[in-house]
Amino acid sequence: PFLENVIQHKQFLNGEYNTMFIDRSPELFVFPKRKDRGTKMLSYIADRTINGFEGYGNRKKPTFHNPRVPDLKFSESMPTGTKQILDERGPEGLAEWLKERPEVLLTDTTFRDAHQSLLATRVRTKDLENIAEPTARLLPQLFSLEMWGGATFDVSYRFLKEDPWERLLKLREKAPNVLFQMLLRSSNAVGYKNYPDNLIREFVEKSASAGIDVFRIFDSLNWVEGMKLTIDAVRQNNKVAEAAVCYTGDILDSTRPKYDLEYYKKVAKELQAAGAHILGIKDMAGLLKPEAAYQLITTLKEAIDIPIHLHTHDTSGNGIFTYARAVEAGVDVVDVAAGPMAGLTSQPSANSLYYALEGSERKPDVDIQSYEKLGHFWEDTRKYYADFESGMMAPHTEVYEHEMPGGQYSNLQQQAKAVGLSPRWDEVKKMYRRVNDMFGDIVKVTPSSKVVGDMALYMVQNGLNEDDIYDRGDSLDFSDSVVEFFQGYLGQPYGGFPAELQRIVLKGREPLQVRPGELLDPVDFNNLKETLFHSLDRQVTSFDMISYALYPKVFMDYQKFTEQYGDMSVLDTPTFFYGMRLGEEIEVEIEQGKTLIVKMVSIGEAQVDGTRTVYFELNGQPREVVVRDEN
Ligand code: 3PY
Ligand code: ZN
Repeated sequence: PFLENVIQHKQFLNGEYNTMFIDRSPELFVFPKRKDRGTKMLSYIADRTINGFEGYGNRKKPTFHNPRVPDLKFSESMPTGTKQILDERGPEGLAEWLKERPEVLLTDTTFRDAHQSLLATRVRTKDLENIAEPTARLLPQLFSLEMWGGATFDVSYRFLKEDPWERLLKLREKAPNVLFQMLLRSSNAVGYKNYPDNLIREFVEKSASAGIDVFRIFDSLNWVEGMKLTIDAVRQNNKVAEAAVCYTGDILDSTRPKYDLEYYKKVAKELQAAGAHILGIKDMAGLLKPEAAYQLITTLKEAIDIPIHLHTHDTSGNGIFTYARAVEAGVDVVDVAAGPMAGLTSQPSANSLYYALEGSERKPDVDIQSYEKLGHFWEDTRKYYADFESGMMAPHTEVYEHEMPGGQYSNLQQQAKAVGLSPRWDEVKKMYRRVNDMFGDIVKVTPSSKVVGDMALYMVQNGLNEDDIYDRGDSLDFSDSVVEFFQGYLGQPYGGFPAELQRIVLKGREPLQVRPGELLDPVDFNNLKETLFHSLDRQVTSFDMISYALYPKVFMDYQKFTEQYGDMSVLDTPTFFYGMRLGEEIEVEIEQGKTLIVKMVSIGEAQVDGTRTVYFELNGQPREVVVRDEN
């Protein structure tokens, strides 16, 4: 029906084949209603069984045992935690409380950055929901659970076919005691480009009302000007503004003075002045070496009054040593992940840090046995996601050379593979660093890191070096991301753009002199509501409107999916990814108290028209669905 709608659209009929109109025409995604819930679900299962999960092909479904969930007394009252401190004392009171703690506090990133960095952000709400309450009961002493934002928002809709807002609401219900934290890319929100100011404000307000307490705000160029509005929006909602400075370079390397201690001191003071309740140090690539951590935290502790929260990735294998030195220097909170979801491109292990700080007065106040029990769940659950593992098997110290963020490494590897550059991956990594140097040594984190990655791929693919860019750049077409970066659409890099390269890339286009958000038209939410109401044919929520405004196509594709198959977040994860085995029986709770029993009976022969019939029993009644065999 989508294709039918497109070819009947007036722009298409006029011979305009630029597909931009698809993004702007939600009516294309309105399809005739058909099929009942059970049949829709069987169609999805049959499709996965025959064709496998998108991009991964048809594989035999492995046998998994049910993840071990800690055996707890769920009827007992929930222990109180930091959420209650925020609610009672407000964000300033919470920051004061934090500064007085003798022990180092922990943020657990297992629900967000750990799987973003290890498993391509693919962990589903169903699995998170299974372990949310045990986590809240077993680890009430945590500072926060980082469980939303970054790439999780987009990936939820795009790949997991679930609503990220529902994830937030469901987890909040299960874990009412620990602060919920999200990663917010300031003016890029949870996307990859600048959005209008009123959309950022609306996003913050609705995220806060749905359950986010701590907003870690960063700008991909450490451009404080691009963070002020977001910090202000968080403060207005009486939530915690954790403004982060991204760590890049190496303060110990005197041959590279651009990002030295003075630089970090200056940005930290600006963020405090802009209203940050907490300073975040976001070491997104894991470049902060132990001695550098000691010097950095010591210096910043003297320079500012707000608590300091350190985030790193364990890519080099030095994460625990870095944290131990940061703890010695007085850092207030550090980010860790549950043991089986830690290490490598993820955060350092909570369990390891606990033991590493044995004998220290600042040892975290958590129950290590609780962490071990939760670890069993993650050990089992991680197996579901084996297809999304990056393949990195051991600590990777080359990160100190290429400086790629933890979440980008496997992504760029995939991008390189897609354009046939897998055999030249070593060259791509080296080129990534050379591009960084050409760009004037910039902060590299989503989305600026993507610009560097795109340029590196472009240069390796086309056999270009730095001289070629300067000599022949006028006749080269650079990718949109590179052009937009040099136009100033991601903001202004520290030290400015390299002028000659900017001239070559822009080819006469004028760069922006102001904050991009100032130039963008505000989102007209009334109009948007109207449009969405017509195309979705149901009540439109504020959440829908924000998601549509952030990514119209991704959001509409998701709507189309649910129209076709229903809400597939109800399926268990192995069935969602692999479909079913012959003779297998599963139970699916499609809503509270309503469970369907599905048995796969047989699969018919492939027909000449390329389809197969798949035979099921649904609650004991025979059912069949026809699917296209894409193999
Ligand atoms: C994100 O923006 O998603 C990140 O995790 C950056 O480090
Ligand atoms: Zn990170």
